[in-house]
Amino acid sequence: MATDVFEKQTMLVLLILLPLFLGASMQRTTTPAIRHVLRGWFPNACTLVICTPPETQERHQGTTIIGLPAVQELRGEKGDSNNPEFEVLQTQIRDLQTQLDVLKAFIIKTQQVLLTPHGVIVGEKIFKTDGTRGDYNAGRATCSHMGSTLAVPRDAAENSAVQQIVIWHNANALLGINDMATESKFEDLNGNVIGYSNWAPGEPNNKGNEDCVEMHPDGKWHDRGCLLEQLIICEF
Ligand SMILES: [Ca+2]
Ligand SMILES: [Ca+2]
Repeated sequence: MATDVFEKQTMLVLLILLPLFLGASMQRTTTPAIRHVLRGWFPNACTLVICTPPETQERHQGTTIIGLPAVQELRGEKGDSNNPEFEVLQTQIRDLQTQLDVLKAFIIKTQQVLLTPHGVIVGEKIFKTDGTRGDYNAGRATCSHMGSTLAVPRDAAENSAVQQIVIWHNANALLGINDMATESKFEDLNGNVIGYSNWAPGEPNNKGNEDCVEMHPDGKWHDRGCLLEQLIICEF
């Protein structure tokens, strides 16, 4: 009887000490990274060790999908940028960006040269004329025929762009703006009240019922009769 009690006590002590022994043993045999994971998660240690892929496989995951090394791989195991390959890649990207900027500037300059004196690029918009003149309805039809609309400067930069064409042609130009619907409420061709304007002093004055708008070579706007023929400038 006493022997049975002794054996049970011994088994109980072994059961208590066994996990501690295994934990110490695993901490000696696992990698620093795995020991870090195991710390504080001892009850699931075996599950974690079994499911974690070998270190070599883990390092190669995601490295060859598009034929280029993964960023983590190039950065080095410590996540820094001291890896020579990473530095070379960074330099190549900077060089390509510089070349791209030069190319974009060259394309814009080339387009500008080809457009002058009939068109100007500003932002993503192009203002252009074919030199024809017409009244408001003719202007709308002409631009529509070219897949565009009458020019509506939306800010000072766009106004300056249209002004350049007006100066080159030395003629007042039609704008796609009117107050036909409500007097003194100037709208664009979509019926939206304009958010930018550059009226000349004393304008708009609706002198003799003026419901259309033209730009003079100084870039200033005047309301004028819609039947007057002016230079037609379209925007694309
Ligand atoms: Ca008016
Ligand atoms: Ca006027």
